[in-house]
Formats: sequence, structure tokens, C-alpha cells
Amino acid sequence: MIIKPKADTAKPFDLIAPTEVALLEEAEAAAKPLLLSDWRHRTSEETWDDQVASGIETAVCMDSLLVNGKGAVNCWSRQEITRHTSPGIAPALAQNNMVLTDKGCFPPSLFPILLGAGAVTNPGAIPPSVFEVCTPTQGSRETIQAPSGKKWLALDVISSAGVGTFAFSIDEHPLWVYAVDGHYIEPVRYDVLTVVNGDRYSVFVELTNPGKKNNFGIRVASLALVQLIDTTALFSYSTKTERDSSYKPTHGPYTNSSSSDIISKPYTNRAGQPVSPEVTVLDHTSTHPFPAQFPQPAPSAAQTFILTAGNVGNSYTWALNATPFSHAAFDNIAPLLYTAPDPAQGSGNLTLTTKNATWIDLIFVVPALSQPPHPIHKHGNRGYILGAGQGEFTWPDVATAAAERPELFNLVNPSYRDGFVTPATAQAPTWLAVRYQSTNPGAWMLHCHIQSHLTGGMAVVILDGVDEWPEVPEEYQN
Ligand SMILES: [Cu+2]
Repeated sequence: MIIKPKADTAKPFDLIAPTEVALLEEAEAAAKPLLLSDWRHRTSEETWDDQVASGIETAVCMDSLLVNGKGAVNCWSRQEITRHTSPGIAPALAQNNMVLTDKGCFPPSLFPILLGAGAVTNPGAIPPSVFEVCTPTQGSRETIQAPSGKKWLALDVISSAGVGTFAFSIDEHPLWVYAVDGHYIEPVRYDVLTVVNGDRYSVFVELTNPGKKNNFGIRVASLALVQLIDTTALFSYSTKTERDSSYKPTHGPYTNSSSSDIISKPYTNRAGQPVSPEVTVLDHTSTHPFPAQFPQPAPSAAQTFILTAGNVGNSYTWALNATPFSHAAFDNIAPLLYTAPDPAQGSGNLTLTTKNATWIDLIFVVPALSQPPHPIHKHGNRGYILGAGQGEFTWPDVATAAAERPELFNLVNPSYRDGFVTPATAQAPTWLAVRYQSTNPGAWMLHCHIQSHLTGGMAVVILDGVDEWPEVPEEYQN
């Protein structure tokens, strides 16, 4: 489903190529979707049962990455697994005389060690196909064919991943990012995008690569420490050498290791890491809305919620705000929308209450070490990413923090998104500050977009603008 902007919406295309605005508009109107996803052969129910039986988050080990639903299981050689094992996890593996499995995953027996004393786990309850045995498959490969004779192609890069954070790039083609999460930004040009679950990046690709190559790799590699996995799709177009005999469209069965028809130069290696210091990588906060729209002077927050995120008890139970969200318990009560809470009643760990038209600060604090980034998603409206930092969030609110550490905040033109990624924790806790205006009265989920974290309880409900909730008509009440 493509939602087009209103006709009078200002577009930032003259900041990309002032003399080619019409060409860019034409490309935008013909934008092609590029859905990135991860694929697991076990169903969600089987995965949940594996997790309960083993006490280990088995959902994190995938079978393949897909581009527009196409791909194949691709088993890396032992040499490639060894070469690309992240320095972030190599010492823990070496200390315990372990290596990544044939699927490129953490060995299940590493989890009890990472979880520490008190964790009740049973790695033996996990079928070998989940973490260890890699069985290659044949599959199809997506080809993005740019129309010939055009200067620009627009792609909507969408992550529908359950788990993975991806490094995304097109060989030899920098990406002009002009919209994120369905909102125009001041255009920025990068070689590689870091794409988390639920992200939408609209990009222009300039079709002017000199030379005679016509096939370029579209690279998608997981950045999660927990698994080495990648895929390659094909980007193909005709330049003026349209009848060049070297141009051979490729079709038919495909495994990732058979990408010998792609001879273009990648920006990233198979672990998603830049191949040289010159390669530029877009991170999640370095996009700024076009036109600038954050009110000046910055509004002050009527309420600040400090949410403590992380594992609770075992590796598959999660909380966004100290208490795991029980989907079953919320299924068994009357919908929260039916009764507007008393604004004076305040908030609990799992239901936050706001008044309409007020500005709200959400501070996500990740106190535990060795945590992955959490792509937090808010339903109902977007928010501004004001700042992030390493170490404890020791202040009562953003105003106090920004007065003391102004370099950690952007209160002028902050990134405007509906997903907000907490920084990964290594040796220190981290935090992320988001501000939004409560303008959409209703009961909205705020949750981690990693599917297994959401299933494991990493969610709260925000009851926005409760002072403006309408009466629910009686025929719906009963
Ligand atoms: Cu998460």
C-alpha cells in the first residue's frame, strides 16, 4: 500500500539536483518497494514452544534473509564464519571453547553462560535445525530492473524483519535518502543504510554508473551479533551501452553462493561492515525533517516517563518498563478504549496516561549490559528523537539533562520518526530520549519492533489524551 503525499506538500528534491526536480518527481511517482525480511522455517508457535522448553530465545536464529520475499538458505563456509565472527562476541566464544554454529548462530550452550547464575535453561530441548544444522535450499532471487533511458530510480526500502537489523546497500550506487517513515527529510547521501524492524527509507538511485557492468549487487546483511546471515539481490539497468553483449539477464534457480554473475564492488562485507573507511553509513538519528518543524523554542514536557527496558528472568521474557506485558492478560480484559481512565489516576508500569495536546517525554533506559539495540515503535503518532547517551540517565528530565550535557541533545531539528532505536549496551548502560505531542486520543501500543521481544512482553500501552476520549456507544459496549 503506497500512501502519496498531499498535492501541496513541499518536496526537498531541489536540494538533490536543482535542475532535475521534474525527473526526481517522475521517479518518485514510479517508486518500487523493496521489502527486506528474515525467514525462519519454524512457525511462531513452534518457536514459542522451543523457548518455553529451553528457557532460551530461539527466535533469534534465522534460516534466510529475503528481498521482496525471494531468497534461499545459504550456508557459509567455516572460513567465512570464522573470518566474520564479530569482535564483540569472539572473546566470549573463545573463553568457552565455542564457535558460531554452521548456521552462523550463537551455540545454544552459550546462552546459559551469558545469562549467568540463576538462569534455568535446557539447551538440549532445542531441535538441532534451530541453531546448528544448516541445510541449503534453492530459491529465487529478486531482480530490480530500472526502466531504461531514465536518470533516477526511486526505491522504498521497508524492513518487515522479525528480528534482524540490516546493513543495506547497492554496489557502486550511493543512496539519496529523501523520506523516512513516510515523511520528507533534508536529503542525505550515504553508501549504506542501517535498517531496523519497521523502518521505511525512500531513496533515489542515480543511474549514471560509468562502465559496462549492468548487474549490481543489492546487499542485505544482518548486523545482529547473534547470527551471521546475508542475502544478495540484483539491481540491473541499461546504460547507453544497452546492446552491450556483456548484458545477460539472470533468471532461474539460485543460491546466494552462486552470485558469480555479480562482479560489482560491494560497500560492505558479508557481516554488513563497511569494506573501507570511505564508506558512509546512515544511522537512525541522522535524518532531519523537511521542512524543519520542531517548534522553536522547544516545547517543555508536561510529563516524563522513564522506562527501564530489558530481559526479565530469562532470555525470552522482556519488559519495556520493568514489568513484562502479558498479551494473554490484556486479551482477557475489556478493551482499554471502552473506559476513559480518570486523568488524575496516573500511570502504572504497563499503562501510561497522557492529556491531550501536551508534550510527553519518553526516556528509554537500558541498564543491562550486552543488550541489542531495541527498535521501539509508537502507534498513533510520530515523535522526535531528542538525544541518546552512554551511562545512566541520572537526571529527572530532558530539560535538566540538556542544561548539563547540551552536546547529547538536538532541540533544534531533531529526527522525526515512528521508530526509535535504543543504543546497544556493551560495557555501560544506555538511554534514548523521545518527545512527542499527544494529539491523537486513544489507546496506543508502544513496543519493541523485534517480534520475539514483543511476544516476550516488551510493550506498554499509552492512553493518549484521555481527557478527550469520546463516549463509547452502547451497542459497542455490549
Ligand atoms: Cu527489543
